[in-house]
Amino acid sequence: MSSNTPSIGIIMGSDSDLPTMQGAIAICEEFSVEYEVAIISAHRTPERMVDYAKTAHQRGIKVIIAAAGGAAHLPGMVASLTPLPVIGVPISTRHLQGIDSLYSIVQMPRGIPVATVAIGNAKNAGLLAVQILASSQPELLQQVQQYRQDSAQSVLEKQSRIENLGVKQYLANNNDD
Ligand code: RP5
Repeated sequence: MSSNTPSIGIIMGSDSDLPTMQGAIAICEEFSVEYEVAIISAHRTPERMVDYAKTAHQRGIKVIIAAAGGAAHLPGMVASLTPLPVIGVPISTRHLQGIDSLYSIVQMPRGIPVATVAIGNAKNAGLLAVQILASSQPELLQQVQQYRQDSAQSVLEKQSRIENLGVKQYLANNNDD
């Protein structure tokens, strides 16, 4: 398998999900993990969905991130057809604010799990996918540990800015950004 074979498959029901899914794409880029992006609708292109889910592991994909909104059947149906781990991203919706998507994705029956992240939180889906890969890739694991350290450091820096500036000035500066 060449090094640029995608390890993470990022699929979504519509191109209208793409702006949300940029969060997962950005994480793959940040960790230099190869990924592929595909629009696959459980309802509009069901046969394509079946084909993708059945063959992803044969093409070298290790984790699938599947996003959908409303009657969000894509993640669960893909999970039922693949031996790979599937991470579901509920897309926020106009009428029900993504509660419909969340419930559709998270309430899977015993035996067919989908690891569901918060509504719209594609960044966490990307991170979870990277962490799954990292469990068998020491270099990637080190990158994940560095990411955690950087994230803790950024909180500490914010705290020290609050202490130096005071809360009111801190808020005023943030509002200027
Ligand atoms: C779902 O229907 C998609 O995942 C999308 O979130 C939602 C709306 O799709 P469009 O009507 O914007 O194509 O299948």
